[in-house]
Amino acid sequence: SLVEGVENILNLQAKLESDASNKYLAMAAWLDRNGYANTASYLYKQAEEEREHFLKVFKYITDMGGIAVTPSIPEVQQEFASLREVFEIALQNEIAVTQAINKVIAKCRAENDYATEDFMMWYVAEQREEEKNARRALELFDLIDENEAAGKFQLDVQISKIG
Ligand code: OFO
Repeated sequence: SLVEGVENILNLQAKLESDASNKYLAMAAWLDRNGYANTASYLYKQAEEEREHFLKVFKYITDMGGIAVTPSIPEVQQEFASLREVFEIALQNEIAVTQAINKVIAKCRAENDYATEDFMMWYVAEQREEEKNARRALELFDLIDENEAAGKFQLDVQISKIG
């Protein structure tokens, strides 16, 4: 079973993962309509992964006898100034998710809920990887010039190879 504080923070985490999925979906669509077919596929895949992260928490709450709350779907950003901006926002979002996961774990410790802490460790490892990938994507902008057509093409190819 879950104590109320842990159940609540897990529902917040589920919503964050669901939001992350929708944010990636909007980014993927923007990339798709601007000619970045490879990075679009990469972020469609990220959107699906975040949906799985959402479902994993959602199911865990239910499995532990709690009440999993289906999150509402807020508006997400649909337009972006550049390819680089997409990945800058992606990294910021991932950092925010990592911070939220750390808060869930702090709450688990405060409530002596070691089962949920153990469950959350999967997310810690996952975030380490996702932050690393987002940082790598941004590094590529220092190596390849986004202001030239050839650079745009290369960035699209190289970023999509990261994940
Ligand atoms: Fe990358 O957000 Fe899920 O964990």
